[in-house]
Amino acid sequence: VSPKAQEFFDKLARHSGERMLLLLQDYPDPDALSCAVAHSFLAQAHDVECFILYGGEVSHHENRALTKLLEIPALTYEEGLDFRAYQAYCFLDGQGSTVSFRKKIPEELALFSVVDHHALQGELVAEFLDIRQGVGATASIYAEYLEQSGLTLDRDKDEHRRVATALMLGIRSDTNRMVQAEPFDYRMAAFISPYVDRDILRRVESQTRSRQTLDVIRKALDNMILHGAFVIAGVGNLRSAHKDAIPQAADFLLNVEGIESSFVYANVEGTIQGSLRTKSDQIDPDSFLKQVFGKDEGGRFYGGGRSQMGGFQIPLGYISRHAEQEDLWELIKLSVETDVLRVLDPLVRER
Ligand SMILES: [Mn+2]
Repeated sequence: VSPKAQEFFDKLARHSGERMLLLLQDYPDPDALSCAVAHSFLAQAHDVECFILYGGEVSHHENRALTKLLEIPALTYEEGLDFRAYQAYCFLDGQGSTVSFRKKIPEELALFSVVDHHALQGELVAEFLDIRQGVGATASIYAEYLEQSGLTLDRDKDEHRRVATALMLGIRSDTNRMVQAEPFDYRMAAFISPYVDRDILRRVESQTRSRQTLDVIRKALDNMILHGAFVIAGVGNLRSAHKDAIPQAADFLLNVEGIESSFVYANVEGTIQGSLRTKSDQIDPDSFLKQVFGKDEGGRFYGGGRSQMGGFQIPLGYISRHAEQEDLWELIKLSVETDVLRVLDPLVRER
């Protein structure tokens, strides 16, 4: 028995009869969503009722299909939410840095758990912590809890199929359809595979790209600037609803011959947001982004990542009220490129 799984259940049992909030990143991806499904399912066995909550929306076409087909119930954060209706909250597939309403969470509300596979983003005090780097998806960690839960899975039970299918989608999505999966991810995928609804898996994964996403990819191709095998592409102003196009464009640029790393960014309604993807062993996305952008006033890094991928968000504050101005985009471009090149140049020269 994995000691972490045992600890998860022991601590969960102490919260019997309580209501828990599961906080996901603002625009949750399949990994985060599937972890929430698994967490709710496991908590139910300990008489803990869970509520999935996130700011923003589910925008990516594939994620929308996932929430619809798996009927994932979720709340979107609204100003004035009554946190007193809950006894604890959890971060899944993140550590709170991508939860926009984080500061609204009352201090009295207990942080029950943080389960994640990203590098540690700063000090965290939670009753249960399981942060494992070198794991392709947080869904793999939850699959391990499921395996160790003592529950006998039955593929004829809708709920069991739903959890297994969600976790498979989470694992596959975060590992680039298993290309970047670690042995642990393969083991966990193997464990849930008998219970997966293949029809839903296929339907979610065969979603087509939206026109807006293709438009962002086209802009990234038009605007890309090559520095050795590293490509930087600013795609201009982007509506929140289309921000998932940024990582998709970064993924896409890696398909261009000769490119080993891609860095795509945009001004998303007053926040500079970007994604880094790499297949080079010379760039560690987490330390690279931390070096490039540093920390905010609160001491939290603007960006971070894990093996082969990373992301960042930098609020523009007051100046963002003029977000539509052409000059502002030019300034953003200059600032981002300067900072990236400052860190990148020595790496390129070393080669
Ligand atoms: Mn993840």
